[in-house]
Amino acid sequence: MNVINGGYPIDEIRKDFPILSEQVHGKPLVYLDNGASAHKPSTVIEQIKRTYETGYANVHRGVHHLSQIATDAMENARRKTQDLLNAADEKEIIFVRGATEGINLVASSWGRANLKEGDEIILSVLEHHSNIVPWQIVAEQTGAIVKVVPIGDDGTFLMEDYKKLLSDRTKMVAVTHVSNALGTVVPVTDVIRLAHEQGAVVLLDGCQAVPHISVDVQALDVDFYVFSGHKLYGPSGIGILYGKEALLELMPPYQGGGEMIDRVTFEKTTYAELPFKFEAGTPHIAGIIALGSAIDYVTGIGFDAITAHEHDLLEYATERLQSMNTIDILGTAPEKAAILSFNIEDVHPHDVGTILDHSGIAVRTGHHCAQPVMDRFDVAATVRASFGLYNTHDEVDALIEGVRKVQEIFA
Ligand code: 7TS
Repeated sequence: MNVINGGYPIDEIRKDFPILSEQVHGKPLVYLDNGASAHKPSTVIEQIKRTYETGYANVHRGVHHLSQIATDAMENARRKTQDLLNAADEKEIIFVRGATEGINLVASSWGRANLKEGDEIILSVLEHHSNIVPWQIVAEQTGAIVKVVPIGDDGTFLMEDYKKLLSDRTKMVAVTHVSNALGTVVPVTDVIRLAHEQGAVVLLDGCQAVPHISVDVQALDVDFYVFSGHKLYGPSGIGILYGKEALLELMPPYQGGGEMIDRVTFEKTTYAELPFKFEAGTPHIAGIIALGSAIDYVTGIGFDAITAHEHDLLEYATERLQSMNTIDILGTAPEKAAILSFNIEDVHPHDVGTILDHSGIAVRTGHHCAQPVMDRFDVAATVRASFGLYNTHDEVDALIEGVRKVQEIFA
C-alpha cells in the first residue's frame, strides 16, 4: 500500500532520522511510540556533537570566548522557542527539564503564592499524572480543592460540565491541550476564555500538542504553557515553560542557587530578572541549543504539512482497525491528534506489545501515566500507536498485519 501524499517529502524526511534504518529482531523498525518520545533528526544529533566539540562552556558567567559562544547559542534557542509559540517576549520562555518540571514549577511557585483554603483547581480526566499530582501536592499544602472535568464515551472534554464547575472559587484551570492516552484535542480556546471570565489562570500541558499542531500562546491568551523537548524531536532533559510576563514577575523563585540571583548576602538575597529567576543552576546547555535545531527542523517542514500528514495516517489507521473484529478503539473524539489507543478483546495489551515488538513494531502498552483515563473506560491498560512526522502508510499496514497476527495467536 502506497498512498501518494500531496507532495509531503516523506522519503527525504525519513533519511533525516538515522535510527529509522535500524532493524529490530531482524525486521525494519516501525516506530509508533512517538507520544512517549520521538526520534532525533541528524541536525539535532550533529548540533549536540558540534556544541561539545566547538562551542561548549558554562553560560552567562564567563567573559571568555567559548562561554560567550555557548551563551549566545542558548539565547538563540530561547528566541526560536519564543517564535515557535509566538510568545510576546523571550523572557517569557523558561528552560526547565521537561513538562513535568514546568508544571511542578507553576504548581509550587504560583500555587503556594496564590492559593488558599477553599480555592479551586480544575483539571480534567484526560490529564497525564504530571498534571495531576503537582496540583494534589499544592492543594494539600494550601487547602485548595481539586475539581475534575469528566469526559464523554468518545473521550471528548465535556464543556457543559466544565462550565458547571467554574465559579469565582476557581483560581487555576490546568488541562492538557491534547490527551496522551486518547489523542483528544481539548477545545482550549473556550476553556481559556471561560476561565478568564471567572478571573482564573490557565495552564495548558502542551506535551502532545506541540509536536503535531502549531501553537500560538498569544492568540490563545493562555497564561502558562509547558512542553517537553524530547517529544518535539529534540533531546531529553530539556523542556519549556511559557508564562505571561506579568504573572512570572509576581511569582517567587521555584529553586534557589546560582544563575537565579542578583545579589546574595546572608542578610538578604535579591533575585535575577526573568527568565533567569527561574533557571537556578547550570542548565542542559547542549540540549537547549539542540532543541533550537529541532525547532528549526519542524518549522522547516511546516506545521500545516505535518498536521495534514499525521491526520491522514490517523484516519487511515483508524479505518483499518475499525474494520477488524474484536478491536475496541478508545477515544474517537471528532478532534484528535495522531494517537490511537485500542485493545484486542481478551488479549492483554502487554502481550500485544510483545508480539508486535517481535515484528519490529514499537508501540506503548500500559496506562500511559493516565490512570484516570483507564478508570473512565474500565480498563487497566491499552495499546497505543502514536504517529510522528516520519511515519508512513506502509507502517500502518505493518501495524495492522501485526495486530492480525496477535489475533491469530490468541484465536
Ligand atoms: N503531559 C503529557 C500530556 C504527556 O504526554 C507527558 C509524557 C507528560 C506530560 C510528561 O512529560 P515529561 O517529558 O516531563 O516526562 N507522556 C508520555 C507518554 O504518553 N508516554 O510516555 C510519556
